[in-house]
Amino acid sequence: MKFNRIISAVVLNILGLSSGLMITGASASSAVPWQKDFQPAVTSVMEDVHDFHDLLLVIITLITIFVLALLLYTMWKFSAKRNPVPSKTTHHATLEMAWTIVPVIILVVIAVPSFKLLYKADVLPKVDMTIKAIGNQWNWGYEYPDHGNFSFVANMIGESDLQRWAKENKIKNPKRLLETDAEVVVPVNTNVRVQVTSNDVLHAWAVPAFGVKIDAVPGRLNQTWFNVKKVGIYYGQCSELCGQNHGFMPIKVRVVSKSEFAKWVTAQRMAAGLEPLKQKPREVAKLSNSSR
Ligand SMILES: [Cu+2]
Repeated sequence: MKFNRIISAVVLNILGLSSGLMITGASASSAVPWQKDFQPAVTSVMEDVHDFHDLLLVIITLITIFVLALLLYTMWKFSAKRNPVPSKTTHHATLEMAWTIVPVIILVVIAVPSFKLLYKADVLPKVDMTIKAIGNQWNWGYEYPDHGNFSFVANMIGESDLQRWAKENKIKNPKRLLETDAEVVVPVNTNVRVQVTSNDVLHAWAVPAFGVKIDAVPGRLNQTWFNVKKVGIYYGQCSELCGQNHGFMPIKVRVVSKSEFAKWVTAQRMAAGLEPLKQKPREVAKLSNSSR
């Protein structure tokens, strides 16, 4: 799909739409001012989303140019001045076949990668660990069932507290409306299953750089997965209109090395009054997609 990325970059630049992120490959973990493109992908699912988006952009651009050219040509060629006696033709079998078959081919070209991507995002590979995200009005609760079932709640750092909080935690340039008092920590290069549900109303757990967005529904357990390739901090937000503080329940995920993750787990277990983890986490039960 390299070819598509190049064409897409050219099209975006011509349209003045590119934020430069995709072309330079600069890493950003959250939305940035004036951004018009996706956040850089850090999972293979999101890379495929980028590719699919680029493919669609190329197809849409070509169709738009073709229709515009056809319109302009028709207006010029068949104007009353140049074409005083209009033709009475009403049918043209070959032309009608063509304008039926060509769109069908275009739709098939779109459908194949679309279904492939849907399947890839939806069907869980063999997972290495599970975390649970539970939506509440107005925060996210998290559980780590494979590591002793410790849990915590992540609340947004309010604007009035942001600078003081950043100073206390030695964080430069804290992100307004995105920082939380507790972070979801996961290891890099690990298949992580996220089980998502809600305690009250519909919420949605979404992290753009992962290509993950899944509804949190009361009384139902949804699941998705991600495997992050790059250590870093990634931000997301609740993406379902869930009430007056919908815009104030951010998601902050810190992706760390496996050894750092083990240290973090030990600290969490001690805080929860659990023994440090000695053996490897238990094998995660295989769950086929149909058993959701
Ligand atoms: Cu919400």
